[in-house]
Amino acid sequence: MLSYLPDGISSFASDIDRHMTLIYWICGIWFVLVEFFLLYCLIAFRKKEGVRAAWLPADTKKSNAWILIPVFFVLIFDLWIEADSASVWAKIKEDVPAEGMQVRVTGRQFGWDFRYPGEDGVLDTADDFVSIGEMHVPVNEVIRFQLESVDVIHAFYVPELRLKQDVVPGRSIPGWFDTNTEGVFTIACAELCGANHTQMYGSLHVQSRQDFDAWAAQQR
Ligand SMILES: [Cu+2]
Repeated sequence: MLSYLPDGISSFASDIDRHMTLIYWICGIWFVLVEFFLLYCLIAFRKKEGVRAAWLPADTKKSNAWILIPVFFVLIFDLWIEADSASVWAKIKEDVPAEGMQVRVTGRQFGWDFRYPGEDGVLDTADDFVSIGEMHVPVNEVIRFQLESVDVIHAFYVPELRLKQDVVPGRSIPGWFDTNTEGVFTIACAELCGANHTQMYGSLHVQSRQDFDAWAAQQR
């Protein structure tokens, strides 16, 4: 059903997909039920000879039940979605791994920069290097990132990671991901950020540790 999404490559991709499938089915079934009920009402209560439309004050228990029973069901399904999202949210947003390479991702009109720590593994030291437009990461390793913007709000989006996070000027937003498949993937901006927003692409290169080290050495 969610086949328009590419195969996930992060360890939390399947959790996001499960959650989206749940929302998809709950909203889908409700939508069909409500539309059929609406259609039924349009036909059953259409204009008839000699019958005048009446205003009903809805002050009886029976008429209130028409509102309160559906509201009760909506609330139950809402809580179901809420309960399922809690574990996904915790995994991605709260239980950030303590270990892993740090990369600072900076969005600007209209591209992405990636600042890597040098050999000392610490950002903002003399041996840092910056890659314009290309983010390289070693496969099967945790990458911790800080998202920053120098101008307007952008959104860092990699469909294969199932990761989409707003980038807000004046803030440094932490996050993480890991990968299980080597390849080149598109990084897009998912927030309308100006005239060339649709051209704001970068690329994510997931490589073996060896290839990543060779690339990093070359950049330095
Ligand atoms: Cu943007």
